[in-house]
This record gives sequence, structure tokens and C-alpha cells, in this order.
Amino acid sequence: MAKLAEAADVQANFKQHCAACHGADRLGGLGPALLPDNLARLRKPEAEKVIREGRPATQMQGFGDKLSAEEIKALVDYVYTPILPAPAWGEKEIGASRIVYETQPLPDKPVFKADPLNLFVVVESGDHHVSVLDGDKLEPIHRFQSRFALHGGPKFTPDGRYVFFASRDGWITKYDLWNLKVVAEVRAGINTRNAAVSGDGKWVAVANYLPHSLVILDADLNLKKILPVADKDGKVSSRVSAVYDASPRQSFVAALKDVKEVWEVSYNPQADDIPAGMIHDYKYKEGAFVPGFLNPKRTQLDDYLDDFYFTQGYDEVMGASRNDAKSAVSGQVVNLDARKKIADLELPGMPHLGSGISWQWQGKTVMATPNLNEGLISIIDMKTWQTVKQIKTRGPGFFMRSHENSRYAWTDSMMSKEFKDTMQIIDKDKLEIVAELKPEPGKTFAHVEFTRDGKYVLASLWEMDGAIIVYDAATLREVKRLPMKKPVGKYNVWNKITKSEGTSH
Ligand code: DHE
Repeated sequence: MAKLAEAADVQANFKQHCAACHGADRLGGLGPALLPDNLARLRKPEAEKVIREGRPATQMQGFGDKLSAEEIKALVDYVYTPILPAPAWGEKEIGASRIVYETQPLPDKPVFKADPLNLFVVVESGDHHVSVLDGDKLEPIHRFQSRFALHGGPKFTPDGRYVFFASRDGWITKYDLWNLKVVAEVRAGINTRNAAVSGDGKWVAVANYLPHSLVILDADLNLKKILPVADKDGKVSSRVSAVYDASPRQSFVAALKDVKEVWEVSYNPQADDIPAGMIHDYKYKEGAFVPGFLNPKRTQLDDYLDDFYFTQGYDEVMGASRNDAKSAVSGQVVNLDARKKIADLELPGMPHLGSGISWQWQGKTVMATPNLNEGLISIIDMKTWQTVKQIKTRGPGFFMRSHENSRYAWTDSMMSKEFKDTMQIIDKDKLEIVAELKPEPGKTFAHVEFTRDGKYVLASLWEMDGAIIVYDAATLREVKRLPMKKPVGKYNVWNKITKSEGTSH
């Protein structure tokens, strides 16, 4: 009887405190899925601490003031209990979820006068909408409802016409920016991290936490292939932390959360360069067998790599594990051709390499990355892999941005309670903070993107009654405000498709 009452309590507590973000069925939503497989690397006492105190750098708040120690322990036991039968999201489910909104080809000409290459796409998470802005007039031209909880950068086709969004609960949306219409959607996973679009615009790769898969779709969102993600012996499966396009290599590169490997999946139909001894467990089943094409090539590592940054040539990745935030030397450089680690990186705290940017400094290329749990920007020489400088900031931040035509790099301190309202401006020559902007004291101010020509900067007042605040990139003066509902991220078509060194790819 007592056991039954306990079970009812834990379910009621889950419903009240956890379900809104993690899904009533524990399959994830804004927050990750809470299933034993996903929690494999988190010990139970650590999980209790997360529920009690929250998790830095995420939306997970602490519940220590609302739940007793026993209630927290019961919740932990509950989320470490497997769901039976295990939730499936395979060929059948993905295929059945696909929705085509536009069955006839749409006109090959923009329906507006604005420069189609200087549009901005703004993700407003406050009410789950996306706004499209004219980057010259700095005015909205359209707004539409998105899937729930989009996350990560939307990805563009090389001509800038189509943009693909990923939601945390697995939906991929294809949007035609020239016709301002959603073309098609598909649910590629139960709990998804991000998506990448191939440099030839033909493929979309989707990184999933649940199931443990990397899903390859064609550009019309038809399922092409599901790559189950596991170590080379097929014994340990893994969540995929993120997938990115490496267009000069004609491949997708994926970071794995639970297996010490980095994967490269070629989308070059001519790929036939599998070195001897390479394990290729997945065969291309249609027509002629083409080795290498859409098959993962593995690089074995000594440490996990779950967040990374490409070098200019895309031959190397600078990566870090998110698991060992205390280690001083936690980063590594992996050469994708040599298929091994070639250097260590000094990256204290929890670097957010996905937000890294690069520029020329004293004849060298340097990259800079913010840090999710320390107010620190690490600047690294991309030839010697040495840290050139660590710039102290007001507090831990998420994002960093610049532009080829700007002498400044912008960074936030949004993880700091006291300084979440302050943006700091770094002089890229002096490697020093030279200005601070605090337009609305107490309100979160983070994430910027430059216009195509680098003359203006669009920054987010990250609140429900928020705004995009436009600044003159040279004088740092406010130019105008566009009201928005919690505008989390904004993306300029030109900067993205030309892979500007000042923005994320
Ligand atoms: Fe993100 C990008 C991982 C939490 C807003 N975030 C990314 C990317 C990764 C990532 C791997 C790159 C994907 C891409 O562009 O293709 N994010 C993580 C985490 O591991 C973390 C810390 C924990 C988690 O909950 O997943 C995390 N991220 C958040 C948030 O809490 C943020 C602030 C609010 C939200 O909406 O979830 C957030 N992440 C963003 C944004 C980008 C992003 C706005 C795109 C950045 C860009 O400019 O390209």
C-alpha cells in the first residue's frame, strides 16, 4: 500500500515539476529525455544534486526549495527506471511523420523586394515563432509559427533560399525564404540536438539523443538512411551531441556523447577512400554499392569530444568534453585525415566551442571561445594550439560574434545572475575589453549577429517583452529596436552561406 502511494506521489511530482520540459512521457521536449540510457553517465547522487540545485548553462532550475530530499530521491529512481517497451523512432515512425505542405513547385523568385541574401531569421522562443527581417531596412517582413522549442542554428542551403530548423523534440522544418512558406516537415527523432545541411544542399543530417541515431534525409525531408550510433564493436550505443557540415570535405562530422569517437559521414557519391582496417558496418543499399558514401568513418579518441569547432580548412576539429568541467586541459585537436588527436588544448571550465569565432591577429589565425561556467574567453593560436590570452569577462557566457569588417567581437555574460544584462565588446587587435553595453539593467542581453556588410549588429533583449536592439557596429550607438518575444537567436543568410569567420556555422 505504502509503495503504491509513493509511486503516485512521484508521478504527481514529475507531472508538476518536470513534465513541462521533459515531456509527460519522459521522452524529452525543451529538456532532454529522462531515461536510463540517456542518464548512463550521470550517477544517481549527481542527478539528485541537479534536481536540487539546477544545472548551470541550461534552463534546468533547482527544486531544492520545493521538494524534500526523499521526494528528489524518488524522482531520481523514477527517471532511472526503463520505459518498457523501449520507445522506438525508426523508419516507420519517421516516414509516417512526414508532412508536405507545398506539393507544387513554388516560384523561383522572392515574393519581396528585400535583398534575399541579407535577410535575418530570428527565432523567438517566447511564443515559438520565427521572424524574417529585411537586413537593409532592418524591418520585419514576415512572422510565422514554428515547432515547439527550436534549438541551435537554423541551417541554409548554399543559395540561401531554404532554411531548415530543428526542434528539441525532433521536428525538422524546411522553409522557403523566397516564398515565405513552410514546405515540409518530418520528425527525425524523439529528442534531437541539431541538424546540418550539406554543402551541395542535397542532404540534411540530424543528430539525436533519442534514439541513439544520426538520421540522413534528402532535401525534401524523405528519409534516406538511419545510422544507429554505437562503438565499433556495436556494444555501447551513444547519443549524438551535434552534427556539422564540412563542405570542403563533402562530409558531415558528428560528435558523440557516450563513445570516444568522432564520426565523419561522406556525402560525396564518389567517395571510395576507406582506408584499410576501417570498419564500415553500414552498406549503401540502393543501386551500386559505393564505399564511403553515407557511411560513418570513425576516429578513435582517448577522451570524449562533444562540442567542437572546425579549423578554416575543415581538416581539423578543436573539441572538448562537456563532462569534466574541472580539468584544466580538457580540449583536444583531432585531424580528420590522420584520424587521430594531434594536440591538447588548454580550455578551462566548460568551453562553448560551438560558439567559437576566428580572426587574424598579428599574422596568425586565432579562435576565441566563451565559457559556460566561468567568465573567461580563451583565445587560441590555430597553428601552435597555444593559448594566446584568456580575457576575463563579467561572467560566464554563451555566445560570441564578430564580422570580417568589424574590429570588435561581442560576448555576453548571460549565465551570470548579476551581469546577464551586460554585453562586452572586445577589440580584436588589442585582445582587450574596450566597451560594455547594458541597455536594460536586470534584463538578459545576449546573442548578436552582424548584417551582411558588418555595419550593424543585431542583439537580443532576451525577455518575453524583449526586442532586437540594432547597434551601429563602429560607434556602438543604438540605432533602433524591434519588439520581439524572447528572441533567442538570429541568423544572417549571407554570413551563414559564406561561412563568415565571425559567426557560427
Ligand atoms: Fe544551445 C546552439 C548545445 C543549452 C540556445 N547549442 C547550440 C549548438 C549546440 C548546443 C551543440 C550548436 C547547434 C547548431 O547550431 O547546429 N545548448 C547546447 C547544450 O549542450 C546546452 C548547454 C544544454 C542543453 O540544454 O542542450 C544548450 N542552448 C541552450 C540553452 O539553454 C539556450 C540558451 C536556450 C534554448 O533556446 O535552448 C540555447 N543554442 C542556443 C542557440 C544556439 C545554440 C540560440 C544557436 C547559436 C548560434 O548562433 O549558432
